[in-house]
Amino acid sequence: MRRKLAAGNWKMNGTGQALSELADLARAHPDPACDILICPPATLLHRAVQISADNAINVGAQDCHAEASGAHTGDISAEMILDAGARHVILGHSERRQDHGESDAAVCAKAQAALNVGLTAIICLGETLAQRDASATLDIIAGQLSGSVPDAVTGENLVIAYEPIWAIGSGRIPEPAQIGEVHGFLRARLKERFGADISDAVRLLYGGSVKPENAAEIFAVPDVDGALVGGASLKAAEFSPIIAAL
Ligand code: G2H
Repeated sequence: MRRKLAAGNWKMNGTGQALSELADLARAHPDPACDILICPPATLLHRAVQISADNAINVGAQDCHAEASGAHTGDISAEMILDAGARHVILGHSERRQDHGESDAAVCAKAQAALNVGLTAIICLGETLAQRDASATLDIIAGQLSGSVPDAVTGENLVIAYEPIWAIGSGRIPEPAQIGEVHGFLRARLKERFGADISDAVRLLYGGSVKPENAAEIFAVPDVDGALVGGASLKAAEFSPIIAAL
């Protein structure tokens, strides 16, 4: 049985002051029924881990480099994330694919680097509005899934986040049936490639404008194992009811 996961992606938001939200979240959920993960900016990783050390909140990063070390100014490696005490890393978010030109192959190489050191990779994929309007959603998802996910996954070390690009930060979300179609497709494709044991262990998150008001409806969709939450994860008071809805 997969344990549900409420993951917060703080994106490029938050200085040290924001860690009080993490402390508030920890106080509000001392014994949560689901896994809780916060992915702050890299500058806050170590302090976030320290705050989380005695409670049930997990900490993750938002990206890593594909190489283990070297001349890559400004980048951080998977080992550095592990060294900071985090155990997860988001990879291939559409903002990285768009802003930094990350291809499926690049995301796959980063995911392999993450798996190599024992991190759990949260690989993001999703279609643009033009692709959905052209009825190309499942083709796009299939290509991103096969190109971005390395062969070495065990199930527990992989999370897939379906994030339709048109739903990110827009306040719009797909119909439950549209989310269900993509998540069911993802599960079936994972089963084809990796077999039932691994595919059954992979958690499939929905991401894109998840709010307290729509969380229960999204979480009722089959094969939705949780959410990757952006804006609504920044404040404990807004993220808490989403966690409680899981
Ligand atoms: C999608 C999501 C978090 P938001 O990017 O990954 O952000 O919830 O703000 O749409």
